[in-house]
Parts: sequence; C-alpha cells; structure tokens
Amino acid sequence: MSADLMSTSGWHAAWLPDEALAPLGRRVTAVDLTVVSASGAGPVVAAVVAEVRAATERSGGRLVLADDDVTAADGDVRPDLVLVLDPDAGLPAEGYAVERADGATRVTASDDRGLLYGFFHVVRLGEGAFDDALAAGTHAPAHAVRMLDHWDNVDVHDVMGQVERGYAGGSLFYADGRLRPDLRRVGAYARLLAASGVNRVAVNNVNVHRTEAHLLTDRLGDVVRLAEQFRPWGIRVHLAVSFAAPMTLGGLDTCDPFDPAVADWWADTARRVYAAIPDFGGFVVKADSEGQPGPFAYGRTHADGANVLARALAPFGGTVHWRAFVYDHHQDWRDRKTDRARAAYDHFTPLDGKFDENVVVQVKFGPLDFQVREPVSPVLAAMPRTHLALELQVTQEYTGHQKHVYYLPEQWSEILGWEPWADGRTVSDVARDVVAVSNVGDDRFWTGHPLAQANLYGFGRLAWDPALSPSDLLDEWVGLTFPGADARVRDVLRDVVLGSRATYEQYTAPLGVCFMVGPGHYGPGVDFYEYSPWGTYHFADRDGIGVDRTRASGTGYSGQYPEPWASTYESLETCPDELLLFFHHVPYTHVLHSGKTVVQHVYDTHTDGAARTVEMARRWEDVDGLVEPALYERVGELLAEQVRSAGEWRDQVRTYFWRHSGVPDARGGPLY
Ligand code: GCV
Repeated sequence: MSADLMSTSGWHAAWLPDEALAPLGRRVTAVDLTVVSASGAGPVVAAVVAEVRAATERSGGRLVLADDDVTAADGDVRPDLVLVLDPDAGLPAEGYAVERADGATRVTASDDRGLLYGFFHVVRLGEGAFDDALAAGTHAPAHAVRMLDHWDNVDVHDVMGQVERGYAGGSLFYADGRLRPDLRRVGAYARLLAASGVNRVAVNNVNVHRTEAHLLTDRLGDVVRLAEQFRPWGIRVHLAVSFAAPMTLGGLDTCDPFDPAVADWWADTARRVYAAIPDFGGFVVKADSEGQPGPFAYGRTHADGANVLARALAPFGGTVHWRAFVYDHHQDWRDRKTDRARAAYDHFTPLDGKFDENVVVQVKFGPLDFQVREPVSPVLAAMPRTHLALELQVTQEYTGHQKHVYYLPEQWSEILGWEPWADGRTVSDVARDVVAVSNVGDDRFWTGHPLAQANLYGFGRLAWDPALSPSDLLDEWVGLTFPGADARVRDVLRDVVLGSRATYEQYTAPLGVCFMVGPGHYGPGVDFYEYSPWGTYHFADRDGIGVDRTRASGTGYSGQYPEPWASTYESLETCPDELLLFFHHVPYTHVLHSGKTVVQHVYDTHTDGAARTVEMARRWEDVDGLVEPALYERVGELLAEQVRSAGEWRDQVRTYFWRHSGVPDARGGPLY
C-alpha cells in the first residue's frame, strides 16, 4: 500500500494514482501531431499532452512533442510510445489502433477523443503496453453515448437532500445553494470518467425543482463553468430540464407542445444555450412521471412533447433523452388489474417511429425500478424505429446504499448480453446509448464505499465494451487502483467483490419479488410497499406469494415480450426460478427447477447469504496493513453494517415466510 493512493488534494486517487501512470511515465513518449498542429488541436489533445508531461516529470521519462517524423524529431532519442493523431487514418470515431513494432508502441487515432482513450488504454495495460508480445488491434466503443446522469440538486431538497438517491455525501458540483466556487475536483472527476470511457454527463436531477430549472436560463453560467471542467476530457454536458419551463421560466401560460409560442421559446432558449456552450449535449427529460409536468396535461403524446424540444436542439446537433419511466404512482392496492410493470410499454410502444431523429427514449433496464432482479424491460425489444438508451443505476438505491458490497457489473453484463429474441441480438445491440445514474458525491472516496468505485469504473468500461467480463474488469480496476500491491490484495478483493450481487440477492427479496424494502429503500420492509400507492409487489397470503403477470390469468405483462420469452415467462414449467415470483403467484410449497420448495429456498438462501457476508467481512481483515489505513477502516466499518443488515433481512424474510406458510425450516434455523 502506498500513501499516494490518497492524493495531496484530499480526495482519493481512485483508479488513477500516480503509480498507475508510472510505467508510461518512466519512458519516452512522443506525441505526434503531424497533421493537426499542437496549438490547433484543442483542449482534449492538450489534456493528453499534459498527462504525459506530468507522468514523465514524476517518473523520470520524457515527452517529445513532434510535428513531423517523431523518431527523427529528437536526435537519437527513440520513443517507447508514440501517440499519433491523424484525421486521415480512417479510424472509427473515438477509436484507436494499437501496434508494437521496432521496440515502440504506437497508438493512432483519427480524432482527439480517440487519442485520449488510446492514452488511457496504455495506462490500463501498464508494463504490458511495452511488451513486444502486445497484440495489435483496433478499439472503438460499442456505444457512441456513454452517459452518467447526476441526480444532484443545487438547493438541498427537504426530503431527497443535495443528491437524490445519493450515498456518497454532497454534490461535487453544488453546495450552499450555488455552484461550488472551486471546481478543481470536478476536473479530477472528469479525468477519472474519461479513463473509464464515459463521454457525457447530465449535471442535475431529472426531478427539476425550482432553483435547478434556472440552470437552463439565468443560471446557465454555472453550466458553462461545469462544461469547462468536462471539455478537456472529451465529455459533453447535458441538462435535465422541466417540460413546464416555458411557463415557469418563460412566463407563457402554457407549455403545450403544439403552441407555436412554446416551440419558439424552446428554440430561442436552445440558441442561447449553444451560444454559451457550443458542444452542449442536450436535454434529459422526466415528463408525466412522479409529479413532473408533461404533455399529457394537453392531451399530447410523449412523441409530441419530445419532438418540440428535439426541434429546438436539432440545428445545433443536440439530443433529447426522454425517459420512458412513466407510470401511475397513485395506484390503489385494492385494484388488482393495474400493473406498474406494464406502464412503459403501454405508453411508449404505440409511439414507435414517431420520435424525431435526435430523440432517444431512455428506458430503465427493468419494467419497475432498478431492482436486484427484474426481467429486462420489454420496451427495449419493441421500438425498432426509435433510438433507445438503456438506463442503469450506479448509485445503489435498491442495492444497499453503498453500504453493502454489490458489484453491479455482474448484473449489467447479464442485462447487456440478454437476447430479447434469443437469436444472438442483444440488448447492447438494440440500445444505441447507455446511461446510468451516478454514484458519486463529495465523499473523500468519491463513492462512500471505496469498493463502489469499481461500479463506477465498470460502468464506463462496459458501456465501451459490453463483452468485458466482470471478473476481468475487477482485475483491471484493482490493478489500477492498487498498483504494486501485495498479491493478497487482489485475491481478497476478488473474494469479497465477485459474487456479491448474488449474495445480496440471496438475503434480500427472493425469486424476483420486488420492493421488499423499507423507508428510503434500505433494509427489509416486506410489506412496506404492499398497500402503498406506488404499486403492489408480492400479494402474499396464507397459501402463496407472487404476482400473476401471465396472459392466462394475470395482468398480461408476459405478453409484452417477443417469443420465445413470452411463452417462457408465461409457463410455470419454463419460467426461470429467479423470476418465478415476478411472473407467477404460487404456493409456498411449489417446487422450483432447483428441486427445492419456494419456502425452503427462501429459508436457505437467506441463511446462506447472510452467512456469506460474515465471511466477506472476515476475509477483508486479511488486507489489514496492505492497503491504506483509511480505506481499510472504511471498508471494514461498512462490511460490519452489511453483516448487521443482512442478518436483519434474513430474520425478517425467513420469519415472514414462516408465519405465512406455517412450513418449518427443514434445516432448522431460527424463526421468530
Ligand atoms: C429521480 C425512483 C427513485 C426516484 C427517482 C425516480 C426516477 O422512483 O426512487 O428518486 O427520481 O426513480 O428514476 O425518476
């Protein structure tokens, strides 16, 4: 462990400690801007050059800036690494080619961001980047838009705080009701994101409150300043806007998308935004959802609503990310017909083909809300004539509030690789963009739980290459974050982190039951949502449990899937165990494919999952003295909380099933 894991700035260096750049920094790197002169190359190239300069100054290597043939540029100095920006190289946007020849590694890109990502590719490889066995290849992102949405408020919200669903302290951007005067940490954040592959950031909460609405107009200067921090790292900023802005900010008496004055207001506003931020990314909109205004008030569709904003942005190349998270949050638990899971599909699929080219419909990965286990949203398979974004959550709203170790790439790679038609086409193939809600705050470790950094890093990397395995990704993150650490650190981290998604699922809501969470979405609350207006999730009675979402006898939700999934989910015979209670209401004694009854499965998984957290906490003690003390202590404290909380989950869920079913635990564990 080294003290430099904590940078002198006071925040943790995450996956870019100086040591991680040392293999490059010890060598001679030539940056070849033959075609694009260094002065005309722009801020991204300048950032790459500054990175190389800083790394070589720290570690004793050398930077050679060449504007012609670099091998001859500096007498007899032969570069170990040549970074080439050549717009005529014919490489894909943001992509780069890597090759090793004559004792030098050469990275070529056709655009500045390609150069940036090529540079970080070299950093990731460490010493391996200078190995003559280095494989040649071209790398390019699978998704052109890899975006983090911040649910940050400027003003502290009375219920949701500074960052809605944030578990890592305050906002990096805002404090005391305004933009932070010192934005150096935002620049450091942007650099970390660039190294992971993220290229877009939305800088405010999709629930746009009064103060935040003004970021679009008279507080636009704040967005300008944020964009300045992100720009050198190839990241464009987006803004969440309120559909009612023409009224609340513009003084109009309507926000009807068919009213010409409304369209003019949006067009004029977009013009002003682009005058101030020429590379502005666009708007993110939550409309007709959980109290946010939207086009329904005027009898218009979501396509009508999205398109009026899209037309304002189109002349400048901007995009509207329009969220499909539209459902009735004033349900009556007595009404057994309404099924929240159906809502996004019912609202949006009839509009397929009606959205403008620069609208992206942003779809949560599941039909409900970022649960531990949901089927993948059928909307993703049902809008072939619409650009779609897959929305994930890095912030651990339902997955342990960054107090529990929950390695999200294990869930995301399952989702990205899911085949809606079981024919080789994946979710990653149908979703043009990949978006996730950020898990970052002003916490010293950025993410509250230091190990949750692996989720943030993993998001960018998977959005770039969905085929990366979560296990390889973890090794990559460990290699960068703990460079030169004792081999035991890697082994312990693998033991603690890999499989943590399955462990969390074991001790929380079983078999695809959702929302068994308590207030704030933390800890067990088996019936907390059951009689609430937000939807009903398990229908447990003395005979059985689960939501009947079949076409035959239930809400018909299974019919929203294409084949073979519509039939697979419909039938008790073929429905996968882990989703059984999402699709079916069954007796407690129903026998799973695993051979266990539902109730015994619940008893066993909860006992085993909670026991596993004890092992995780024990295993962490093996790195005492091998990692920075502050990080060791933080993880240790949080693991203790995870053990406590998992025990609470275990006892409440097991006891609930015992009291409802009357079936004893065959393994004889305690029931209360
Ligand atoms: C930003 C869930 C969360 C809300 C969030 C909403 C959304 O309902 O609990 O805090 O609001 O999702 O995605 O818009």
